[in-house]
Amino acid sequence: MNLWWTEQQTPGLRLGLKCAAVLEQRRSAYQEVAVYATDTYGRMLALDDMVMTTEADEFVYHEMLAHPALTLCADPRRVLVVGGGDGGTVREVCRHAAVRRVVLAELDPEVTAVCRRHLAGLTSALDDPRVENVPGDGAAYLAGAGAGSFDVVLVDAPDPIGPAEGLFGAEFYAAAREALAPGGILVTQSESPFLHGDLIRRVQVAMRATFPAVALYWAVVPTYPGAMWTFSIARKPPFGDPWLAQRPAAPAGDFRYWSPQVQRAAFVLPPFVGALTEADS
Ligand code: SPD
Repeated sequence: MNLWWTEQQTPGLRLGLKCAAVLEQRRSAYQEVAVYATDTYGRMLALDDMVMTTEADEFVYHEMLAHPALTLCADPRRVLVVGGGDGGTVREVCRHAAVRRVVLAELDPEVTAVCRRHLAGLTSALDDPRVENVPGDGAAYLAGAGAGSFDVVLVDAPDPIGPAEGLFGAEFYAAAREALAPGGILVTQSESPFLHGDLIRRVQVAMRATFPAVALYWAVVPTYPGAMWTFSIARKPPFGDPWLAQRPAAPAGDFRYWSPQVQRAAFVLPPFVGALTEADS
């Protein structure tokens, strides 16, 4: 079989992956949801022909989206995951014994259904009794969540186009601040500094308009456009100084990318990335 799957990442850049099989491909109410068996990165979830995650590198993204916020938050009992229907972020959140409730607000239930069939390593925690599935618009859910109802909000969004666009704007961050408890933390994936510098700047500016403490950190996700991937983090007061100081109690278990040391290093930005966080950039 000579099947090549291609993502047009920018007008001038494509990612091509040789695939052994198309495991499932269906049109949901929102998008085309597909899982391929790739030769190089294992099984891959794609939405509208964009890589969402692969078996080979999903641990980087999901560990780094979840653990910095959960280790920095003093008491991360209540966690909201916006998007993240593949379950990878929920799996990482559930590794924290302090967590009592995880709400998964994924717009498209087909994403979860398809991943349950083909990517069981991602969906393994979705039946954890602490997890509550609330299918629908995560932004609307957050807006109605009630003041102080979450300790951590994690935005596991697709690229900021179409329905996901609203998850990267000032209105959404204002709703997140309202829904967070005092000292609460918001993290959103914020794309690649090589290809999406304008988006990173916009996210940082919009977060700073709402939160007094905002930072950027990064990790390497080989199948994402540009490979160097960023996460934007914001915290609601009160918090200690320095607000990014690691809590001593790390979650138990084995991690493949995250560690307390990697977390500290992830906040050290190469100058061209740091420039994207500066107010007048
Ligand atoms: N261009 C890829 C951006 C994907 C970010 N979200 C991925 C979801 C994985 N849980």
